[in-house]
This record gives sequence, C-alpha cells and structure tokens, in this order.
Amino acid sequence: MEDPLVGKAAEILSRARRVVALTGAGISAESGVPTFRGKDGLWRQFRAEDLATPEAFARDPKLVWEWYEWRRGLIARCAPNAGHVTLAAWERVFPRFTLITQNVDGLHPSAGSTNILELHGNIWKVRCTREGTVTDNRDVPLREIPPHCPSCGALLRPHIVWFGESLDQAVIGRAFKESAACEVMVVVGTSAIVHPAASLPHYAAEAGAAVIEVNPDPTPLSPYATVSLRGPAGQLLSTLKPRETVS
Ligand code: BV8
Repeated sequence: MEDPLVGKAAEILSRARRVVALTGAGISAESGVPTFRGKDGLWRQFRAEDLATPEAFARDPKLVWEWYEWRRGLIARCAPNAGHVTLAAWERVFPRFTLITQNVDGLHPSAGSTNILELHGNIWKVRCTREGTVTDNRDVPLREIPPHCPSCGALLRPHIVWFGESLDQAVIGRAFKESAACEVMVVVGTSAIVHPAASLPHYAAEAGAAVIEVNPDPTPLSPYATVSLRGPAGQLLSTLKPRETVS
C-alpha cells in the first residue's frame, strides 16, 4: 500500500520538466559515509570549528590533513547507493535536471551523474596554497601528510570550502539560477542549516517551485516543504521516479 505522500510527490514530479535535486550528507548515509550531525556523525568526534576552517589549517595543517586522510580512506571503501543511482537516472528522465550537492565525497559522479554543482568542493581534489592550481588526488593513503605541491613545493590543501570561506561564485551563482528556474526541488538528506546552501529551497519556493523533502527526521525546512517524506533516500527516491520519461 503506497504512502499517499509518496503518491503526491510522484504526481508532482510526473508533471515537471525542470527539476533540481539538492543533496546533503544523508544521501550517502546508506553507503556507509558518516553524516556530520547524526548520532554517529563526523562532527561528534570533532568540532567543525576545530578542523573544517582556514584557521585550523593555518594552525595545524597536519591535524587537518589527518582528519581528511581518515575520511578519504573511509569514503574510498564506500559505493554509491540506490539514492545516488536514481538521481543519476533523472538526468535522462527530465528535460532539464540539475544536481546540487553539499557533499564532498564524490559518490554522485561515481553513480553516473554529470550535471552536478559541488557547492563545497570535492575530497578527491587538492589545491596548491601558493599557485591555486587544482588537481585530482586519489592516493589512499596519501604519500605524505601534509602533502606538498610537486611543482612549487608549497602546502597542498583539500579543494573543499571550509566554514568562513566563500563558495565559488560561479558555482553558487548557477545554483541560485537553477533553483529560481525549476518547477520542483527535491531536497535529500540535509539538516538544512548550512548557508548559503540552506537558502536554495526557499529561493526555489519563492519562485513558485514545489519543494519535496526526503529525510527520516524533520528539519528547519520541513514546515516550508510541499511534501515531506520521512524515510531513507535510498529506499524512497526510486519510488518517486515518474513511470515514463517526461516528454
Ligand atoms: C559562506 C566542507 C560567505 C567541510 C562544509 C547565514 C546564516 C547562518 C550562518 C551563515 C550564513 N552564511 C554563512 C554562515 C556561516 C556558515 C554556516 O552556514 N554555518 C552554519 C553551521 C550555521 N557558512 C559558511 O561559512 C559558508 N561560507 O557562507 O561564505 C561568508 C564568508 C565569511 C564569513 C561569513 C560568510 C561555507 C559553508 C561550507 C562549509 N563546509 N563542508 C567538509 O566536508 O570537510 S559544510 C558541511 O555541512 C558539509 O559539507 C555538509 O554537506 C554540510 C551540511 O551538512 P548536511 O549535508 O546537511 O549533513 P548533516 O549531517 O548536517 O545532516 C544530514 C541529514 O541527513 C540529517 O538531516 C539526517 O536526518 C539526514 N539523513 C540521515 N540518514 C539519511 C538521511 N536522509 C536521507 N536518507 C538517509 N538514509
């Protein structure tokens, strides 16, 4: 017996041509990647202010890199789940589909998504602190901690947006543009408290979009959602896909 809310959400999506999905750490939970604020969350053992900030990196680059080394080793053993795979398939279902993610784990591109806006960067990319060059680095384990730029010898940092740092203006600019242009935004697995990402669903709703939330728990976004589906993304998202490609 289908949950009537799932039916309502599927019906909204079956009529949509322009769709955006906004994801957070929760979509990777069923892949085994710890969330930030959940009971087993990453922040539980550490405090964001202690590690995911430019001040922490300046103070102790080795400690910050040890945290990322631990996360890279953990994520390297994780595979995309049905939630990631469903969103990758939606690129072929909806005439205009954009995936906006707060996640840095790289599981969306691994699942086959191509039209992705990675708001907070990617844990598999490093950036030279002197030259600013960004390169892929999938060494597990890293050859040295902290790693240094092979061309100039300066420290490398994760190519990740830390608290107190601005997002890439082109990326966040496109995220707002797609949020304002979509008919439906599906918000998956985020506690909806980190800005500016947390403002995207409100921006979409103000432009007339329906907002579908997928999360086992209520969030500050829930009261504003058109439909809130209480459950795990891996199970729920595949039930939402319209039965046929929207023409
Ligand atoms: C900036 C990289 C300009 C690190 C991250 C306006 C208002 C208030 C505060 C601010 C504001 N503007 C700026 C701020 C400050 C700050 C901020 O938002 N602070 C918060 C904490 C209040 N924002 C910034 O600093 C941003 N910069 O705005 O630049 C500026 C410049 C200078 C000074 C001021 C402003 C930069 C933000 C980016 C920070 N970097 N990550 C790293 O990953 O190593 S954020 C970090 O949190 C992760 O990227 C993560 O993606 C993100 C959000 O967390 P979630 O993804 O939501 O994860 P969480 O664990 O919280 O929740 C998981 C959810 O999943 C839960 O709801 C759970 O119920 C659900 N779930 C669990 N299992 C499942 C599930 N859902 C579905 N299925 C399941 N199976």
